[in-house]
Amino acid sequence: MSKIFVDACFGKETPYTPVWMMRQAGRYLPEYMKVRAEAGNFLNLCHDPKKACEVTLQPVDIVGVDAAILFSDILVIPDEMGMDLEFIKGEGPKFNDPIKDESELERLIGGDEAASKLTYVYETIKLIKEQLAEDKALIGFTGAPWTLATYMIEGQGTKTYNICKKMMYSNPELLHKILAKVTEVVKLYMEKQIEAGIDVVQIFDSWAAAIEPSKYDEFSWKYMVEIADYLKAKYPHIPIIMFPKGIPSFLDSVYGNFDVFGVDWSTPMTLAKEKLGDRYVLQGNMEPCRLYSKEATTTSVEEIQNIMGTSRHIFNLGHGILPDVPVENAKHFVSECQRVSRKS
Ligand code: 1CP
Repeated sequence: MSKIFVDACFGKETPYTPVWMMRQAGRYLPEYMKVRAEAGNFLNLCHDPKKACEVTLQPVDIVGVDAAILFSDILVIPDEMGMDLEFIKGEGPKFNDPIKDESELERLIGGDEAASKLTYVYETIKLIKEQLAEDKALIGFTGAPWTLATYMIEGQGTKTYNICKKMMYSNPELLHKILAKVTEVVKLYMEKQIEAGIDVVQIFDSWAAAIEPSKYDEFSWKYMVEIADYLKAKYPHIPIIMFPKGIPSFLDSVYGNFDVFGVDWSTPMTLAKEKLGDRYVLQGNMEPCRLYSKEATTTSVEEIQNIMGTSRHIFNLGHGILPDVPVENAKHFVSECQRVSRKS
């Protein structure tokens, strides 16, 4: 059966514009909180294919989105490269051994050896595919090498990125070596996700905006394109979504062999359509905080629909849903997207 979502990623005609929400499996759902409590902690949940499958399917059943996104985290990649990941309550992710120099980089596990350790992800994908309705797509994902490297170098989330940037300007060779090593693992990791059964790939460059525009291609985009080229050469039927967050000035320089460009909420959809709409299907881009109000949600969905028309678009938020959004409002967003874009 052809999946509306996959068809839409390739710019084919669909009965309506499909919709999903970034971070749709998560803390705003009481059903997620229950499974997470049973798992004990967040990483246990990622490591348990049965539970990860269950929370992946929740938003499809409860909210009615057209695609599921694999429940996992971008940071399982550096974790399996040998870095020691912890999720600290109230603080977020932490690596106790950030990379400071070349010898620490060399100690990290690379290539197929690291990608082969993520077996629990591939198991989760297989379980999801057994249970997901045939007309719904499963999105697999990775962090962009740059976004992953920010955590590997800083050891945690950061507002200033000062340690990464010190490396960028004083030892760019080392930063490139880190990015290249992560890129090799990500290529094989995404290949194994595809072999396990995902229908679509999304690459999250959540911290794209930390890089000055003239350096963005060198330190992030070209590595994302390298991953896309590798996957497209082997799996042309799998659509690839690129999501670099918060870099409207880069729209003029976007290039690469991928299918969908994810527009974040700070970038006007009209601008994205003008610059990229002929070359890529566009995804996005409602400001996620509009989900606090049903009226504000409907207004935005209608505005986006007016700009994008009924093809070459996938509805989504312009970044992740927040934990205190009422489930009713998330449902409202999804049904409004489907309503305004239905063709008959
Ligand atoms: O308490 C909890 O239950 C943990 C919260 C949580 C969840 C639900 C984290 C911790 N990760 C996730 C799941 C997750 N992470 C998914 C699958 C769920 C879905 O999308 O439906 C995905 C795709 C991610 C990806 C991810 N993790 C990104 C990129 C996406 C984005 O939002 O920009 C990033 C940056 C991370 C790192 C991360 N994971 C979790 C936290 C708290 C953080 C740090 C964020 C920060 O540094 O600000």
